[in-house]
Amino acid sequence: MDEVAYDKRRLRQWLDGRAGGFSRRDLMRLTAAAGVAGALLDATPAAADAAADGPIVKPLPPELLKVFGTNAETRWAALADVGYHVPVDRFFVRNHTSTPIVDGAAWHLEVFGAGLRGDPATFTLRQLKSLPSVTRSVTVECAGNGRSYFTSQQGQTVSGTAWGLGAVGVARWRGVRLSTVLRLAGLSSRAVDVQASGLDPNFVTGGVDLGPVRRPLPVRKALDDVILAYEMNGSPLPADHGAPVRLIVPSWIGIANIKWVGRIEVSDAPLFSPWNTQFYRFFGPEFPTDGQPFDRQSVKSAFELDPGAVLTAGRATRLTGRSWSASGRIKHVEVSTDGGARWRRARPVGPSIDDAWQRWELDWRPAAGEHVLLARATDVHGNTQPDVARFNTLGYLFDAVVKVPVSAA
Ligand SMILES: Nc1nc2c(c(=O)[nH]1)N[C@H]1C(S)=C(S)[C@@H](COP(=O)(O)O)O[C@H]1N2
Ligand SMILES: [Mo]
Repeated sequence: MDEVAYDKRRLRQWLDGRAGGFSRRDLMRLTAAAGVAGALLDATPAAADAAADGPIVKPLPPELLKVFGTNAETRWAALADVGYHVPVDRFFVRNHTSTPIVDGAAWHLEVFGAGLRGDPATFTLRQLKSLPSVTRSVTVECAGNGRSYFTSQQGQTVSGTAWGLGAVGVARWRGVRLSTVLRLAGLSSRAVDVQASGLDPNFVTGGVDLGPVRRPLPVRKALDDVILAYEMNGSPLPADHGAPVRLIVPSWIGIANIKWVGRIEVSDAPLFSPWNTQFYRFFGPEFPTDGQPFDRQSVKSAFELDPGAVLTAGRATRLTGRSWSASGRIKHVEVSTDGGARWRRARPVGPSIDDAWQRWELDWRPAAGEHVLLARATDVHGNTQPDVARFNTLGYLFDAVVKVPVSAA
């Protein structure tokens, strides 16, 4: 069964009230109390962790990161001089509350639930590190990446963090396959869903405590390519990115990549949490029923410069950027320097990796004045970027070609 069919079945079960964990009645109550839109807008940091001054631990220099409350996005101009992987100092952070400081030596992972053959299993960090490891370059991208363009480019009102295009990054993640851990824990053939919960403070919104950040994965995805990662770019996972252990879920939306994993439930029935019911669904007139589920990211492109950048008129300039697709490698990238009238193929730079991105470049000699740059990627399956993204009230999966104003003087 594919993901869409699976999601539809879960949606039916949820609407029928057959779902455990988070009921439709809970959602109604929440919606009445705060409104789905308010629920996101009102998201403020929970009481700061004693160990951290703010919701994010690492320094947030404005030339690398742009802060939005408990979150920070990468400045694309800060990727112009780095290689394939985004260094930790400029990797975006998406925190529902605040980065907890978890002692890796005392930490252990608990795997439990009716989808196991027997009792819960526990693993220390040392045990996880002694298991066979995998290392992969994988994109983590927030489902809301590019959300501000729904408003600035399409004139639509959406709620949530007004990200530009910087809520995305590729890193080299090392860890143990989730499948290895689940099998050691005694996975049974009855298992249906696998849900990791974070050790960060509970997410409280509209006066309702939604509990720890968590979102179920169908067991098929959990056994496929998911990693319990303990290293990022060759170093132990930093606090803000989920230390000591986080999930890496290739090609799926950012929220699937649960940070600071403390427990993993393996269920014999579909699981529901606010993060696959109230959030991370498509709501709005273009989507019937209570919200269409989705799991995968889309296709996007970005230039490695700030919107509004000033270039030197009449001088050869090398435009650089990156494109990525959750469905496969990038086949080609077209760039326009005149607002979309003419398009040229960008030159690929370095590798195009499944579940990561393709770097590219194009030489251009701008005339004095204002210009609009566009980049449009197509992946090996023919998926490409539309001119208009499909409106949804929570502003997810903005995949349209972004208009980037620059000037030359
Ligand atoms: N425990 C926990 N896991 C989490 C989150 C969170 O707030 N708490 N945010 C999620 C979201 S919405 C995204 S986009 C990614 C961001 O990962 P990063 O902060 O390492 O860039 O983490 C996900 N995992
Ligand atoms: Mo996200």
